[in-house]
Amino acid sequence: MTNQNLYTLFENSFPDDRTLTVFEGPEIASWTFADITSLSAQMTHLMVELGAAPGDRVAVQVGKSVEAVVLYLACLRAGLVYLPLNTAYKSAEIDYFLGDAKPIIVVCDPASREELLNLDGASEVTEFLTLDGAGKGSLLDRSTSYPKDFETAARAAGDLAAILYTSGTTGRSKGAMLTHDNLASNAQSLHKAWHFEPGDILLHALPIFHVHGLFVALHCAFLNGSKIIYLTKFDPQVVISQLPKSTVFMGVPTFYVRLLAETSFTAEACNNMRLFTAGSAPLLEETFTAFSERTGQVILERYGMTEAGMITTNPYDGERKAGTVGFPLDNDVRIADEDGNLVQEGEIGILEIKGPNVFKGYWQMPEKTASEFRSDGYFITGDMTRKGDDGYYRIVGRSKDLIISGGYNVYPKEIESFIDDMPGVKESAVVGRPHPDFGEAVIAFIVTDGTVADLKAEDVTQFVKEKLANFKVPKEVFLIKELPRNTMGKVQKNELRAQATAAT
Ligand code: MLC
Ligand code: AMP
Repeated sequence: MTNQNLYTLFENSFPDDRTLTVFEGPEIASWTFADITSLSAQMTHLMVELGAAPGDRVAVQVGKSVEAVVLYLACLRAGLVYLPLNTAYKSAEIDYFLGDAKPIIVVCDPASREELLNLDGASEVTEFLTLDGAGKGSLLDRSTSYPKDFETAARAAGDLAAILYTSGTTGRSKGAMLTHDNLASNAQSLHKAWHFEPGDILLHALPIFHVHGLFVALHCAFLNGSKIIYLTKFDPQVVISQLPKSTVFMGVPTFYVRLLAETSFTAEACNNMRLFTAGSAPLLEETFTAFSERTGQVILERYGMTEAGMITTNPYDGERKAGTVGFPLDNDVRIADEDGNLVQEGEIGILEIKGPNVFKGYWQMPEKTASEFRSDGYFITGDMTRKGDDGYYRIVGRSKDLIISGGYNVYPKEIESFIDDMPGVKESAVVGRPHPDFGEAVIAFIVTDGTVADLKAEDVTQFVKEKLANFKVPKEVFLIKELPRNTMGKVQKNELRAQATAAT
């Protein structure tokens, strides 16, 4: 039987001429396919020598470097389970992930090593390696003496390749277990649906700790044996300067809003481009339209989630429609009500999905996993969806209490629970409000308990900022007398949303 290791699929897709460039960019040195295959082998040897065996987790919280991508490949090669963490996460958040996933190795920035080392959740970690944003650190120092080849570990399709944590409506993050086949099948679907072709060059500006930048973008490029122009962060000016050398760009809606704000973003700058895709959050029709008016190109919007990779996409050849997410990729989809009964054609319901891309379950949460799947194996996405007469799917809302800010998910419950523990706070409610740049902004309403004199909105912001990732920090805090509730005692978030919007 052939090895189902995702790395084997990539390696078989790399060009025969391994001296070709795979990574280059204005801020980085150029890398050939030979460079990444040999360095990933060396990292693999190091991790194996440190005692890591197939199935063990490797947690990684590092800046965006090529070495970080190579580390991901090394984990695949060794059969280790890659666990990427947003660089914005603070210690308290990391503590939970480490305690829950129990990684054998942690790779982090040198500046945070000491702090992470001392976390309660880190008690079973064997080794803390470092890698800074420039790719330097003990991971590299200790890898480079090892042999430059490694026989990729045999993996079955259902073996785990990665765990990605997603927050939950209960406030507790859940580790979505993704298998080699989940990732391979989705990559192959996208590679085909988006017509990747010889000579394509991917311009990569997304972070590499989430599905979009790590899997969707990189996997398509690897399967195509493509060159990647690799930017260490999203800067619209730098993106514009690299577009003439690129053919494919993938972004969250905020990227497109920011590109359109630049006068140098012109049709001419996009002349060499074959494809712009958008997702992770709804793309506003006004952005879609302004983009095509400015560039003459039509953004292809697709829809997905951590638990399933990409689920639907607008067509490459057919019409790409604003406000829609197109048609299902290689997975079965259906729209049902809360109880799982299918809704009538054209009605709104919750999207349920089943296919090779759908994850294996939440790490060590069998009950939670069971509650999010129907008995016939469909996963309940929580996204309110309508299929139009034209057959295109539209994501019209969410049944889960979730805010998406600049492409990052923020679960109000997590922030509310945190703020409720602040001295002087009786209770809180967090909602999303439209934001011109981030799509939605996090807004908090606070009711004080009178025990802290002169508690101010800024104190609440500061309290959150110290402990939670910056994208979760409320952009505005309102102190109010009481939270609006219905007769059942449930907080009326729609009313708060309206109040927050009226106050802009
Ligand atoms: C940064 N800030 C944010 C934010 N990003 N606040 C809310 N939401 C965000 N997304 C904060 C900063 O900390 C700073 O706060 C202030 O906002 C302004 O910062 P900035 O310099 O403008 O931010 P920047 O570093 O440019 O980051 C913006 C961004 C980034 C859009 C480039 O958020 C980003 O890379 N987003 C992409 C997320 C992504 O890849 N999602 C894919 C998930 S996968 P202060 O207080 O310090 O001033 C997925 C599945 C799928 O969803 O379908 O793809
Ligand atoms: P995440 O858990 O970070 O993977 O986020 C997944 C969620 O992002 C989905 O469940 C949707 O709510 C949302 N999402 C992704 N792509 C789109 C899109 N194109 N339009 C609307 N929502 C989207």
